[in-house]
Amino acid sequence: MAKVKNYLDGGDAILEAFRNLGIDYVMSSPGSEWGSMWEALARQKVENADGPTYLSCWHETLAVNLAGGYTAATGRMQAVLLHAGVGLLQGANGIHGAQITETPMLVMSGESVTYGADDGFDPGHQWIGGLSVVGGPNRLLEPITKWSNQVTSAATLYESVVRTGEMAQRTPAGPTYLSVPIETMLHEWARPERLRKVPAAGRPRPSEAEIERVAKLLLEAEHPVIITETIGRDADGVNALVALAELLSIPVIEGNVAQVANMPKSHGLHQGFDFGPHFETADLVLMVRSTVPWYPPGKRPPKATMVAIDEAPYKGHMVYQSLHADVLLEGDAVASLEMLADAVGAHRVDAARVAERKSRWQAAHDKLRDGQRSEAAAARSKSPIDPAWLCAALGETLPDNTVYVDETITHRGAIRRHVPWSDKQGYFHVAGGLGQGLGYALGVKLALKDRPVVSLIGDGSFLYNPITQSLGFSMQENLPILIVVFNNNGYRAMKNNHLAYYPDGVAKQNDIYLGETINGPDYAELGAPFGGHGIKVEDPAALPGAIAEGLAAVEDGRTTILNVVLSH
Ligand SMILES: Cc1ncc(C[n+]2csc(CCOP(=O)(O)OP(=O)(O)O)c2C)c(N)n1
Ligand SMILES: [Mg+2]
Repeated sequence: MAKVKNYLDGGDAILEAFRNLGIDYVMSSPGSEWGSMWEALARQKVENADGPTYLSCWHETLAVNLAGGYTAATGRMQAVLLHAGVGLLQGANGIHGAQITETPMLVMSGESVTYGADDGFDPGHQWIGGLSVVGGPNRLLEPITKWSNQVTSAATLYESVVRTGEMAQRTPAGPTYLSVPIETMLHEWARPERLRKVPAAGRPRPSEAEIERVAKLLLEAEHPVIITETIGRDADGVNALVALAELLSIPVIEGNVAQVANMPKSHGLHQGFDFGPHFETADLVLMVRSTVPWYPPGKRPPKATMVAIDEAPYKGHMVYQSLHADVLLEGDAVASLEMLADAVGAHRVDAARVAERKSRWQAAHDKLRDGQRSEAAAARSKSPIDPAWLCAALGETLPDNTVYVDETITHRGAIRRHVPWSDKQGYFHVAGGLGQGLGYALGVKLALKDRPVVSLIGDGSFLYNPITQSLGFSMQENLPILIVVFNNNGYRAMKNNHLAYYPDGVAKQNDIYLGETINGPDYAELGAPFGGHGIKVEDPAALPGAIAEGLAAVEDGRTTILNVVLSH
């Protein structure tokens, strides 16, 4: 009879750590090192114990981006289990995405430390060959994580996993990595008598004196402007931003690299996505979680005092930054805005000045919206379909609580101008390398099951994704999403760059563009093996009907791919 193991081991230690870190899901792409984890999870099931749900993915990019999307929508860190060094390399695109979006993520993979040399234990021959990484797999992730290391004893395993997860959540948040040898995972582990309850990560805030200084600047300013990229990352960030903006009628610009919905686009103080019109006139700029307020970064607004408000204004993941900050409020950005509103409110506010600004910015907002509306109206019947009309049609057809996950390149401007989102968490931009959008959208859907989730994705970007794996996962976990492929038959961005570098080059003169064309299939057909629905749309008049049909199919539980053939 086979020997039945009746003691806890490293797998249980890791699972216990995940429980105490409050992890909801273990997103994983499998590897042979994870046997002890699966044992522990099987025990959790047999004993009907509480703990995270295991999600099995067919690709590392999918596993990592599920975690990224889920955390973006919930603020809750998740665990990602990959395979050895090779799984890290495959998942690196999404891990890098988590780093540059300051998304907490606990990534782990295993290795062997005995390689078959120990007579008593055979880890499997694969470890001595293609899987070993000189210096440890943690080396592979060093540049794209906050912290990466290995744990090599069962005695330190539990606390190491907890600590690695706690570090990921500390300011500035980001992915952390822990490598665990199979031998450590298989080693007996005794649950400590008393396990520390893991506290939530603290959110340090700036001092009252620093807040008071900026409040005074705000009260004195004639033309204050707020520019933000990610204040909406926190559920209460939108409220804090709107409250401060309304208090003094401050116009709000969402930065060129805005990653989330920061303010209802219908709000009268919302002034679009271009800081340009304020460049010469602003006398105070609040850069609220703003890494690149304008581009190129060298020039600064000539009259403005520049205030950076961010948990960590200088981003360690960026090679170059030029914020021109004269004053820095370093600490919880949401709390900083709330403290600023309180501090301003404690002073006498010039009501006439605020009222005048309010009507002026409302008029500017209306003008911006009118321009967008006429642009969309002019695009409506153009054939082939104009991207502006696709975006406007999405807005006209989909409900207000729709969540858009954007992995487009040259269409992003049109999306910002013409797809309306006013609800919180209505928009997520997928940052970093292409190929993450579908996993990210599924992670968002996992978090926000009651809202329609729509992946807006370029045809080139779509093809960088693990498409088969994502469609399979959507079916397996019953997470239907609408995928809208912005199909311009190519990598338009590449052509734009080529022409910008060589405006009169050989390619231009002879109409030879090597890096542009995609001879893709009808993407709408790809969902069928997974019970999905698909529609190819070429007629502008058919768009609203096709979008409505797609939404209905999604509501019916079927992931739907709209292949929309565009003019450019
Ligand atoms: C992983 C990765 N590989 C390559 C690129 C380079 N790249 C940037 S934009 C782009 C074109 C994307 O095509 P598509 O999504 O169709 O957008 P379009 O340019 O047509 O607007 C490519 C290949 C990248 N950003 N990430
Ligand atoms: Mg394209």
